[in-house]
Amino acid sequence: MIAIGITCYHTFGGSGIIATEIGLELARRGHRVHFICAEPPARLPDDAENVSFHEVTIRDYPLLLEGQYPLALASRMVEVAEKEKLDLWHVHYALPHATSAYLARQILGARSPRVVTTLHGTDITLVGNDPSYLPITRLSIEQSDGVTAPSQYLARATVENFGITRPIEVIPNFIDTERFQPAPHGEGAVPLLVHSSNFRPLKRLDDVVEVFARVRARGPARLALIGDGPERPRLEAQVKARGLDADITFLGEQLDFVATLQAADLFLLPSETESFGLSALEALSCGVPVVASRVGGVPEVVREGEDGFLLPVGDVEAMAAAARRIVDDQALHRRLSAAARAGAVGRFSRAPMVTRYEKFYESVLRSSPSRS
Ligand code: GMT
Repeated sequence: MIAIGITCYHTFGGSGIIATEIGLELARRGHRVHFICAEPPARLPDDAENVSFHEVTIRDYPLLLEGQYPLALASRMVEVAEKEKLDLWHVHYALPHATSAYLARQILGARSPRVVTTLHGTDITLVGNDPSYLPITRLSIEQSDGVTAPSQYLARATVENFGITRPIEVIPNFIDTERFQPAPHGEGAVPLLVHSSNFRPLKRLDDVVEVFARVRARGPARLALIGDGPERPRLEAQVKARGLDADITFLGEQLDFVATLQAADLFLLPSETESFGLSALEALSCGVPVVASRVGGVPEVVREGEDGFLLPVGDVEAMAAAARRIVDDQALHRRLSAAARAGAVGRFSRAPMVTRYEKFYESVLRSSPSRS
């Protein structure tokens, strides 16, 4: 059995969800799992067996500029590793978690746990490769003992953006297909479109609303928006100003939104960039077809014409036409929906993916440390 320290962002977001799900499944398999995070991850239950939570506390001091989290995290990682005799740290999102792991390992030297880093998205494509962080992100990735990415796209982007030559293991994100499963809902009801995200600009919320407005102009439809984030106030004002508020519901952050997905006829994901698109997979697993932009790793999740449609970023007219077609053509909807569910179960079930992580950990623990 392996003693693992997992670090992730605790907020709603794909990387935290995947980190939590990996930890919980490993704990069910008898491994000892220690979450080392600023706060308990959103989907972490209090009472899971073999699971402990270790809070990272950041001390304020007037002299220090903001941003002491990476240092406080590194110190906490050291403390937990020594106390709990960790074999391995698995950090999610390179920035700054892989950097904290690098620092922690320097402190512990030969006694250090091995480091596995899972890259997730903007740590590679947007922030981590900004000149202000690039050298430290590159070093931290290179110095990890094992590196994984959820899509071939992100593995390639890491090589291109950072000039990294070390191997990157692609282990796709996964879904609990028992929890996210289809439920019958009444045919003939007003079609429901759903979008869920953390409402950041790269999610292109304006496109979500514009696609919906065009779908609505051609027939009855409703839109449910799950999540919260910086774009929400502006978007709510826009929806009101356009007179769309009767048909668009802002549901906010939800711990359990399966019922909303189950009631949906279609999921919209018109993002600017997306390394994987876990929210699309959640929809597919509930048998909900997806209309998304053809970017990043999305084509590795949503199969064009099979369980959804992929259109160029910003092509709101093509997205609206595809969406209206799906909600109006019941035979097409049934075909896409069945393929969506079958694809999620066949390609992205949780157990085989967590087994791949387990095997990856074992290979990292067998290999000699990558260290300078
Ligand atoms: O990278 C981010 O901006 C945040 C991150 C998150 O925590 O949700 O999202 C990324 O990781 C998810 C889990 O692997 C992927 O499903 C998302 O596609 C990816 N986001 C982007 O690439 C923008």
